[in-house]
Amino acid sequence: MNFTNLLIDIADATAVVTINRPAALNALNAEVLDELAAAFADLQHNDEVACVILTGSGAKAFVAGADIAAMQPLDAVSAVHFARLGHAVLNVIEKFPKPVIAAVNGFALGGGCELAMACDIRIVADNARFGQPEVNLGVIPGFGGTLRLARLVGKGRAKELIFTGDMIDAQEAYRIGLANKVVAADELLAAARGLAAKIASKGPVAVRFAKESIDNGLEMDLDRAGRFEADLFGLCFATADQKEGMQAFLEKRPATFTGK
Ligand code: CO8
Repeated sequence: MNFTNLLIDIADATAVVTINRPAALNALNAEVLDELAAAFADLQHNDEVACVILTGSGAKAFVAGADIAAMQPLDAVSAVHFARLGHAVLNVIEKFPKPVIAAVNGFALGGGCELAMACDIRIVADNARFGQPEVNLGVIPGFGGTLRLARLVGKGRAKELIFTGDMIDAQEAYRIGLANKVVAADELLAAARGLAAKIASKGPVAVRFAKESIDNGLEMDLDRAGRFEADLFGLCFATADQKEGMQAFLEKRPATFTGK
């Protein structure tokens, strides 16, 4: 599939999706969002792909936000549509049945921070800067920022970041749990690929069920979440990977998973 604003590179069971609008610091307009939805729909059914890495082109920005030039003339109804488009696409990424790693290579602001938070794991370059600066523009986060930031770093820290619009650096993002790991900028993609390869070597069905249990479980009460987890645990026993994984352990050899 060919895209105007995305580059897709598939190797070693990992797809690297690069948002490629460096002249606008990879800002998200409707076209980029539509292309992201199409790319993820495509990758979902690609059996060669076990993990996805999402990054931005250039050394300066992951994504510097939703496209301010495109948003400036919107009326209220169009703004709701644009926000809903952003929500829909970020939900696709959050619910994607394979792990998605954000490799944050610079500014992750506004919609960029929201996009990174929709990914499962954030590996960030030491020059990364995060923030939700929407209040500087007279608006609020509209692609899930008020929701996902509070869930990731807690209500108090989310409110401080969103009310002030302040940017934080990579180390601070790591300290508050927004970043999983900070690496040197020139090692970012290798680090993300290394993590993707490690995850890809595990049982794919088990990884998918674990993602579903964590994401859905956090939105349920503990009793229902516990039953949901137990059901998914039980379903693992319908897979060849469970037989292989446990057999391999007992035979003291590495497991070979097939995703079946
Ligand atoms: N949208 C459009 N263009 C952008 C954006 C953006 N978010 N960010 C940067 N650009 C463009 C600049 O306009 C500039 O273009 P040009 O060269 O044509 O003038 C180019 O990228 C380079 O940017 P700068 O010259 O500004 O680079 P600096 O290194 O001086 O500054 C910054 C980098 C600090 C990242 C700065 O560009 C900046 O502050 N950008 C805006 C950050 C921001 O406010 N992001 C949040 C946007 S709002 C949002 O994301 C809401 C999401 C929910 C939407 C809900 C829908 C209704």
